Amino acid sequence: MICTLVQGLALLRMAWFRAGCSVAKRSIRRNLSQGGSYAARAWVGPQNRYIHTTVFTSKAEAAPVPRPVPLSRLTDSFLDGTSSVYLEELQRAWEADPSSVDESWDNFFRNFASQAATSPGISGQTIQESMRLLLLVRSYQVNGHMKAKLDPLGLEERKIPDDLDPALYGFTEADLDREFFLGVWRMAGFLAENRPVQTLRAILTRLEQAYCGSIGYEYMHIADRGKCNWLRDKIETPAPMQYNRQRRVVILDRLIWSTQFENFLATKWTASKRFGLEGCETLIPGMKEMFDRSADLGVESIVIGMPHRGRLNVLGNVVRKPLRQIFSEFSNKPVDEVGPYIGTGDVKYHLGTSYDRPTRGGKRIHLSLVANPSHLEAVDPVVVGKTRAKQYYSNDVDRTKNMGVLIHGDGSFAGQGVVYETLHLSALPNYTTGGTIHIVVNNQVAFTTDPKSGRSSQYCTDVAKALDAPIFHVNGDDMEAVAHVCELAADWRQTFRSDVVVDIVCYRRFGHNEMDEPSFTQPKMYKVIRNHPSALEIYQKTLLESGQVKKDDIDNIHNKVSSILNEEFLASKDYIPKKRDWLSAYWSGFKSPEQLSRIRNTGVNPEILKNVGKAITTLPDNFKPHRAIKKIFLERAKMIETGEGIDWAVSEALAFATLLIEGNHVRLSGQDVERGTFSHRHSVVHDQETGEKYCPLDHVMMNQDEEMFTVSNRRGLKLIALDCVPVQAKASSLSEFGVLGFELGYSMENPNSLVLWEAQFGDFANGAQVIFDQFLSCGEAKWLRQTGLVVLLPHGYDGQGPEHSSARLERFLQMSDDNPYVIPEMDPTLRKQIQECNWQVVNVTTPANYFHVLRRQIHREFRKPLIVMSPKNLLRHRDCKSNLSEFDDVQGHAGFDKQGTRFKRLIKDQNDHSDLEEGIRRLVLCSGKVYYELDEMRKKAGGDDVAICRVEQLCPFPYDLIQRELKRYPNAELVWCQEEPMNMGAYNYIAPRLCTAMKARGRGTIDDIKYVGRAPSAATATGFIQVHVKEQAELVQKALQPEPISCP
Ligand SMILES: Cc1ncc(C[n+]2csc(CCOP(=O)(O)OP(=O)(O)O)c2C)c(N)n1
Ligand SMILES: [Mg+2]
Repeated sequence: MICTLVQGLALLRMAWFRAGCSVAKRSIRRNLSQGGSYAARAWVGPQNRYIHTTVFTSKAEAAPVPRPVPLSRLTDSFLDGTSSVYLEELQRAWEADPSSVDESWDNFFRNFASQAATSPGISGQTIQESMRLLLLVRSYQVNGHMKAKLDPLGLEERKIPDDLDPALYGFTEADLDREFFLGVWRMAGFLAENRPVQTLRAILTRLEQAYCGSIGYEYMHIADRGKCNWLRDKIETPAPMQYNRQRRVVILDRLIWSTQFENFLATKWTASKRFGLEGCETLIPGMKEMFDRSADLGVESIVIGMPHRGRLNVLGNVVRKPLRQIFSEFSNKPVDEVGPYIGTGDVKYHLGTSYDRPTRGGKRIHLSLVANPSHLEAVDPVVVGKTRAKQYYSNDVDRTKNMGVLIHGDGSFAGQGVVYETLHLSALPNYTTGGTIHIVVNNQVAFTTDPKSGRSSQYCTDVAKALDAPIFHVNGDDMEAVAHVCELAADWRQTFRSDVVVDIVCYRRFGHNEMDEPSFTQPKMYKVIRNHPSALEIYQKTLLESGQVKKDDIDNIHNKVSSILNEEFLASKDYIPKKRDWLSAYWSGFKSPEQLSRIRNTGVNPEILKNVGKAITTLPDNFKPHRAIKKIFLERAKMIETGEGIDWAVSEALAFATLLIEGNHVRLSGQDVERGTFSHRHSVVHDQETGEKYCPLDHVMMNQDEEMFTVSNRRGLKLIALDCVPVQAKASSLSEFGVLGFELGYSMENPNSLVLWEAQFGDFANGAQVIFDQFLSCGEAKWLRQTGLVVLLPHGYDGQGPEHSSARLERFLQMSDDNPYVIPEMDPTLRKQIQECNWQVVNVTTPANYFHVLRRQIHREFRKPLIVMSPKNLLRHRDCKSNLSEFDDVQGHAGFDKQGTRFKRLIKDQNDHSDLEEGIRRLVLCSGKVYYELDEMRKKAGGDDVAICRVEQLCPFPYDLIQRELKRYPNAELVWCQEEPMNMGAYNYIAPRLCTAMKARGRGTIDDIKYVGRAPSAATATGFIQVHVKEQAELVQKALQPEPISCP
């Protein structure tokens, strides 16, 4: 919209210029004497390339072309009557002293004078013609792509917009050889002031070449005038861009590699699915050109995400994974023979890898291709998060050294919502990576679906327009056009540090995979494809015709490539896979599940606790927080001072602060996490007078790095001041899939970071289900990549209805891979239970235990995802408090047990029971906040013969501690109590494991586990508060009832 206005104003001002210029006046008057010939000579020339036929005829009939208006009559009604006088004055002033007028006028007069002197042809140009010509040029800029020859198959049916027809603007054949001047101030490209006068024919020829050739540019949706001008400068060059011979040979070499690679795989593995790139082989040279150009412009590392199609080719030819290794894996040899830890593995077209590759300019660039699941586009935010992490850890402040590149399919780019979610992170202060380059392998089909059935938008890339990203559509058969836009995208990214899209319009030579028959569903398309030459054949022909390359040159490259492919194939037979590169540089010293990692204490020196405690509870002297916040901070300071009554928020801040001073990076992300959904965290406070923000966790150390603690987008204010990136003050992205994926990617880069994602309420995590299912729960098993990502999911039955009560604990437990029937080694010195499990699921009930479980994430030699059912009403619960002595490492203090101060996987009964309590008639095992309700009821009812134990770590199951409690209470009836319905919560996970523990101690079978909780239910909770209260009271009472429990 802004763009339109600006352009509109430009036109007006242009007319104004003309109106005021006496040179123009004279010429226009001359022209007028010829009369209104345009309308009468409306020419429809079938052989003419520029002027369409039908459009003009009908338009001409419907709306006659307006007659030119003489300047003398125009001036008084146009803008205001003073304009021509003013301009004539201006011109006189300029003639006397060019420096006396504004630079733009100086340019204008200079240009115009020189044009008029040298170009007699211009003399006939009227104001209306200038304006119409401008509109025509603008139409090409806006809609030229609609006429571009993008489809290599020529099957695409598109209506060329009327406004690309010069006839619409009143131009006829007679005008084609007239000369026109087009300059507009502060414009680039065709409309630049320094462009020579040209005939209409020449202008149209260049417009057609620039906008309607093999490249269709879409950029006029971009609001920023400077960016549009930058692009016009690149697109509207006086002559078309051409590569020299040397570059052409390199491009040819790369295209031969790309093409032969697929052919080779096809001949060696005739019955394997490889999701080949045939039909879009130009992608590979295009990517290489892009990467070379990026390296020239300072990029040192690229993180790549891509789907199945062409992945092996990218791995081999772009990332330079050794071909023998690719061939060896393709033969389905075991992935890794060194050590038993090989995980479950994944299909070959999902595997990731990373290498250093030399570039054309003699530099080296690090490329990592991120492993991805089958779920299309799910890897997008992961790649972006990883890129951001690389930028932080390599101090890439201006984000020019590390870049993300995402390759998409046309169907998935248009169809998958996570594309939009990821795009929307691109300019947020704590998520931006300075622009991702998107490449769409647009083969005009998705599995069996035609674009028309797969999307409602004209282009599959239209979603990117929301982001002001330029989109370069390119015919995938035009090798040099592909290379050109790939380079242009690299230039754009490094110049403007924002997203850009390259849409390679191509085709898929075979079926969805090599085993599929495409003619079942796309018969017409495949008839054309069968006879369609490959991009390589087309390019070779072009080069031969140019005379720059000889047949021998081409043959030599072919021979070289095929002999290397054959050598590598032979070598692959003896290839012994090396130890997986699953640990990148930052991860050296970390243990795989086959290596025992020592369990460490997580208590902290009391003096340090006091010091950081002070830092996180103190606001600057002159800071004026909200009254309520002031009170909270005073209370917090008192907690630290007295060492008593530490609540959840302070405990969390203590965990973060102690990790920070130990040199770790802490990053907390999610909706509204600064304040906290439940208004409990207040990690960033706002001065009520100045609006200034203060984040105490930024100040736990002297000269603390400003991003060392990152929470949501609190850096907003600073960035506004620096005018760096657009800022949405105070709001974090309202995305779960995108943001969780991003944090996952971030967490995988450097183990010395505590990366947390908090859901607003736990149930919203299901918007990010793909990340849980396909990455977090199984990424290590599939791809041998570790992550210590922490997921905080507010959970608990407090009457907030079906959505906000449950984080669907059962789902996380159901995805846990600890064997319900086998008790693993539990000896503290030999235990690898967590290492061998896919993730940890906890439901923690004390602030101190929360502190320790967070610190444990870092104080161990491996990384494992942590799912936390985090509390809501415990945040302010009277009894949910800890003393500072539970946080410290002092022997004999409350947190210290046999091993030291650690996270308690199970909290035993608080009634100071001895090792053997034969009089206890019932052992109630529970998890989460229901404990406090049970405890309260027990106190009220005087149920001293009931023991209540909290299972704080549900997964992996704390067999050793459960058995210890079974032993302590030999006569107790065993109860599992939960607030969730029977088909939800932890019951189904606990039952078989508890039973295994019981069996090992001769304590009965599954029937001896008594269930107390809500009845099975479709919805997670009732929407009626009264019903909730009644249900809750009943289950608590039942757990403590004097009579034996008869359920299940
Ligand atoms: C989220 C998701 N839904 C469905 C599929 C199944 N699927 C695999 S490939 C494919 C078609 C993809 O089309 P496109 O994005 O155009 O890529 P192409 O295969 O044409 O390269 C589909 C639907 C999938 N992998 N992921
Ligand atoms: Mg496709």
